[in-house]
Amino acid sequence: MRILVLGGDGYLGWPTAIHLSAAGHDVAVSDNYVRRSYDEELGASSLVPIASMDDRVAAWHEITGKKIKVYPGDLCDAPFVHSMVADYHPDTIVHFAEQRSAPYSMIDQKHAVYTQTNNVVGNLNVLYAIADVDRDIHLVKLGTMGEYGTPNIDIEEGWITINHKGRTDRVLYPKRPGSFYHLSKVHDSHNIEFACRIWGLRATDLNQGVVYGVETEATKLDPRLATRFDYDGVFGTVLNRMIVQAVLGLPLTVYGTGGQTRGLLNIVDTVECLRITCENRADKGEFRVFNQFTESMSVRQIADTIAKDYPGEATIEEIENPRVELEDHYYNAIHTALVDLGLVPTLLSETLIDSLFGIVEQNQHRIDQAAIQPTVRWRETSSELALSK
Ligand code: NAD
Ligand code: USQ
Repeated sequence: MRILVLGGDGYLGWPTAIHLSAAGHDVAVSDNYVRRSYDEELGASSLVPIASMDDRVAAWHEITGKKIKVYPGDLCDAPFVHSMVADYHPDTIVHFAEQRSAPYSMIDQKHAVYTQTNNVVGNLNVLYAIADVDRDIHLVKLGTMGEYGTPNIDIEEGWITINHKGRTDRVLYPKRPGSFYHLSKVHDSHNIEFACRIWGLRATDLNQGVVYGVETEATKLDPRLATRFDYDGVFGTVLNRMIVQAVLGLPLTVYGTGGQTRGLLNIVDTVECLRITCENRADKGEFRVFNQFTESMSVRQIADTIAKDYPGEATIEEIENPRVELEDHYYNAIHTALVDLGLVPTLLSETLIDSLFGIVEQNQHRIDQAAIQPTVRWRETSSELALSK
């Protein structure tokens, strides 16, 4: 199968591209490298050194003999997207290429507008390119579990059947997300569902939970194949951050009381979920949604697990929650579709946590402690406009 991976330079896009290539697919990647420029803007960088895209694909070719074509460009540039899709003519497009940090989207008005413009417009351009070039192309789009928020009822996989005043309908599951970033994903989902309805496109929206870990079978083959590992207060995700904090002897930062529960998965399951989804296409006109995570845990449970496994002393500190989110809530999200298609989950274990401690220890000299504390507060609306008044 020919697969075009958008966002192929990112934390998840790169390991997915080489996982799909290793599985025998023809793979091309595209990226505008904006993730590397957020690092410059924030004064942060990946814990693990990462090679340039050219060096990554050259290393992959040297090690495996397999070629990955690169299309550098911005998804917000419609002619670029159209010509890339026409030129590569994939069977499947895997779309990772969005601004993915909730705190980044909440920095100020400029970052909220950027996040929603980048994500919604880029996704629309992909939909139009598929509709114009070949409506048979399967779009596999990364959404997020955070689209649903934390409702007081079970979370279904994208759709829910509602009985109302004696009538029944199957509708998109109601969404109540917790950041302008998460909202951008809701807008994308609605646009994709509409495109499936009007143009007969086939699409799978993968509502993924919080990813942790950094190595996959393919990235371990050579240091030039490593993917990024973010630990800073803006892009670092909770489990990866707490591993770094434990190794540095810093308190593990639980926001608020830590009762907020999230679906989690290891990066090795992300790449497998993508392979399984690509190899099992949605039907023509179908907007299919899978909840992509393997286990759910509260933030407090994550901190307790890491503190218990760490061989040295690790303390946990509840700090004022910079976000506006429920810390005490019901959470039961269905996630059977991918398992039914063959996913064998890799659950959080002492071995996995120990290997992450090892990777962090090896790269400890690269850590900038000043980048770790959270700096973005949801209730503040600071913007350049407000400052210039
Ligand atoms: P990432 O920021 O590391 O990778 C995204 C890549 O997309 C980057 O390389 C960036 O340069 C590129 N990109 C962004 N906007 C672009 C544009 N307009 N044109 C071209 N390229 C562009 O993020 P990630 O952690 O790899 O996440 C990938 C996807 O998975 C995102 O859509 C994210 O929302 C989703 N997701 C991530 C997680 C997680 O825990 N990391 C969890 C759930 C969902
Ligand atoms: N949290 C802490 N301490 C920390 C960092 C985070 O308590 O040091 C808490 C947050 O308050 C939140 C939870 O941990 O309740 C998760 O935060 P996170 O930063 O790990 O994840 P989130 O902001 O939700 O975003 C990440 C990815 C995003 C993806 C999302 C999946 O950055 O791209 O969409 O996970 S989900 O959460 O399922 O929507």
